[in-house]
Amino acid sequence: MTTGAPIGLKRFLLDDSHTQSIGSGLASAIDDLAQASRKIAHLVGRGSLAGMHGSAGSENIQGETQKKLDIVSNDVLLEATTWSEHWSGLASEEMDNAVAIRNTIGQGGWLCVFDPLDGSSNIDINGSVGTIFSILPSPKKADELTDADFLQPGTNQAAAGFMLYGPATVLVLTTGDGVNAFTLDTGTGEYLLTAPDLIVPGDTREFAVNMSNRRYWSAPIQRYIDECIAGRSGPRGFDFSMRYAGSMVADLYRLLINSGIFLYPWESRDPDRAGKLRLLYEANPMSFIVEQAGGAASTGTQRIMDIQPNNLHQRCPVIIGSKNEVERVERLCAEAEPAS
Ligand code: AHM
Ligand code: MG
Repeated sequence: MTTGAPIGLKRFLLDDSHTQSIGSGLASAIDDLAQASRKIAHLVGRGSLAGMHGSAGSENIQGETQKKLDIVSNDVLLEATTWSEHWSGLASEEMDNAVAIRNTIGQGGWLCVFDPLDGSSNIDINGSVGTIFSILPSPKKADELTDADFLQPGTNQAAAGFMLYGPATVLVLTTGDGVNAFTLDTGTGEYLLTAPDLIVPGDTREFAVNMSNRRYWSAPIQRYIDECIAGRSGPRGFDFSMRYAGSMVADLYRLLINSGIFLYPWESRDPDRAGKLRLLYEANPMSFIVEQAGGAASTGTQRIMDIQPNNLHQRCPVIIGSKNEVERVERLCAEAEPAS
């Protein structure tokens, strides 16, 4: 008998049609991350009452100040994955190097790369934050793993997702067969399928970018945004709206539900830095999700998921969202710097 109630994440993952394509080991591995996110959602939801607002007084390897909640979220994810038979190694924004899981539970077949709390500048102002994860096949047993084994292009991802801790907690997931979103029922602790088969429309009239950095962008990025702002009086012939949350998980969820283009481009103020966002645990998982929803993800000159990483914490420019807009940015970049 079917009740018509939304199905839960576990049943969705273990449903025959999904098990055939992803295997029950990967399904259970994803469930480990969902389990961890319930704890993080609880802490984020308690706000100041959890006693975790503010700086932890330390910096990560990228020289960014860590918030208490960054570190606690990292610990929650480590605990959930270390004591599970599905994983052999982990890498995180908040850890200098990857860690191999060498305990008695076993040496699972998966690597997890994650940003435990993305958008952490939003923590203290009660804004939306989230967890981003990417799951890669482990090429070796844990005993033999090194950082180099994590340096796989985004096309190798078996699954990717993010949890958005907003007014409601939402888990967005792809295993390479479309994109589905689940809302956490805080009463039962279950993630329920609430937005199946998400599609990002090819066209949009909304962009998300930190406009205060305009003077540092390359000429084609300036031109693209200037033309959006010119609206109906410019070459686009219609008006755009801008939304920017300062939290990639919130901006990306918005474009998955509506439409949009999100940009975090290279900036001339730090010319040796490819961009702000990190390839392995921010750009790649978001690119996998958005491509699976029919959108596109590019550096302006290259598909993000084709980049061969050379560093765990490598950065890249991110131009992601509605396909026709991403392709328009790529055309402007190609015109500015034609291939030789
Ligand atoms: P974080 O992982 O340290 O939180 O940094 C990533 C965040 C993204 O969520 C967001 O899109 C971007 O940084 C915002 O940066 P800015 O404040 O420079 O606009
Ligand atoms: Mg982040």
